Amino acid sequence: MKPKRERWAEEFPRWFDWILDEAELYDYGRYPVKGMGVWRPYGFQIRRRMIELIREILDKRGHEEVLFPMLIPELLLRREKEHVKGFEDEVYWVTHGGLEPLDVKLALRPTSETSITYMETFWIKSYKQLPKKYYQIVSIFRYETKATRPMIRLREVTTFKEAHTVHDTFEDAERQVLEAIESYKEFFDRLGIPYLISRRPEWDKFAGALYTIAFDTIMPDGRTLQIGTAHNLGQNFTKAFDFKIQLADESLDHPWQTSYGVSDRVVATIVAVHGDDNGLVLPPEIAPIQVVVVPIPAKSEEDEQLVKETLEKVRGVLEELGLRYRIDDRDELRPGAKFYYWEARGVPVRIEVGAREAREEKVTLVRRDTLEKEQVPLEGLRERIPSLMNEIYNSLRDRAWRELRSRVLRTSNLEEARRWIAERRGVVEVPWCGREECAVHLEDELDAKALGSPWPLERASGEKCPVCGRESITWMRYSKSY
Ligand code: P5A
Ligand code: ZN
Repeated sequence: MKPKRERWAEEFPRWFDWILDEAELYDYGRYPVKGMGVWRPYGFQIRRRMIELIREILDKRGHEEVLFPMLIPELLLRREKEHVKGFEDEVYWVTHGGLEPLDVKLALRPTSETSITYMETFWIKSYKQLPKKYYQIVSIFRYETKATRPMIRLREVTTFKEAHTVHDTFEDAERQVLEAIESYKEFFDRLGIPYLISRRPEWDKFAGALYTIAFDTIMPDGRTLQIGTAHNLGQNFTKAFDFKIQLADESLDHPWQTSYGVSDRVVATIVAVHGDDNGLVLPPEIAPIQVVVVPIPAKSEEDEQLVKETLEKVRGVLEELGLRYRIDDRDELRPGAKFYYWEARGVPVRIEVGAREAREEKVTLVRRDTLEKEQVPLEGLRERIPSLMNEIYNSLRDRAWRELRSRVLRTSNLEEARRWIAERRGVVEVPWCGREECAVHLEDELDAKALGSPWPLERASGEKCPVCGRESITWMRYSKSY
């Protein structure tokens, strides 16, 4: 059954299912494997632009793209003890080749620290080769036990953009974590996605890492979604793989590593945070179609001709600007139906061409984000479209950031915090003494998850931990999460 149209904020999870289908982005639930979906052509275009963007951002900072096998032998995956403990119950195993049982079980990679570190031991011998920054864009598999959701929690994560780096000192790995954070800020900023950056609590860091820095955004239903993470891996993997390099003083030591990644969730976030009751609202940079032109049928032959001529002029301008555009001249649809169709698909700018305006050498522009209309003379179109797209991007980004900020409450009043969570408002920040037991206690009491402390670290001076009464060292964020 086709999901019916839903309201964006009030019915967010259902709205999300509706729009994936309505805009023909992604088919989920019909493919007969749980946790796996199909990218349809329109969704694939958005996904592709997102991949181009991350490539651009990583390449310019000296990352090199590689491609590792999807299968990891059991022994490699088990080398780093904490890592395997963290992933043990999420790994898919290949146990047979045809009818033959395999002598060595093969894991479908849940992430690639182990296979990449293994190969680095052959390739990297000296500090002179460092820093080394690799990345790959691949599918990974995780047998997720929490509720799976299209693009948000998949069992095949189809667009995993994972970076893996190697360094000769701890300090250089620290610098790399900062660089990763800068890269992801740039990535999310270009997409207009707002975020909170938190240092995840010890008990929720990536399996095998020294620590994890996470980007979370807030969905329209007040739940947070982790949209990216950067980990300082220390020497955990290099020690486990007995990976040593020659240092400047000629001694041998284990190098230092980081890894960081983003996934399909970023597309889900673009859909979710910018959307509205009419469907998608896409930032112009990643919109598969940036401008749609809709001719308004005319009454007379002569007017019809005028509309046609004007369409050609508009086409000339769009070609000149190098934009991705579509002229919707389908005969079987009324203009109103076309408007609805392209609004659901989030096309940033619509140009309506009608005879009356054409006579005055004008057209109407409608911006998708606010649905505001303006009349523009044909001769001004070449300047107005780019500036309008810029305004749309700025206003999408600002709206999304305002929304996120309005959903974060800093308070030491637990009653207030509890209400904020219960009413699905978003994130609370509560003073924290730094002890695990107090945060875990509050997770229970607030019925929320501890996301970690603000990064960079913010002192909560003068505040007391509301659980134990000790002096607070920082804030702890809590929310319902996906
Ligand atoms: C960093 C890259 C890692 O796996 N290894 C290589 C490190 N980190 S992570 O936090 O486990 O995952 C990185 C990001 O991927 C997204 N993600 C998912 N997206 C969709 N479905 C899933 N099941 C899923 N699991 C993780 C998150 O955004 C996460 O931050
Ligand atoms: Zn405490």
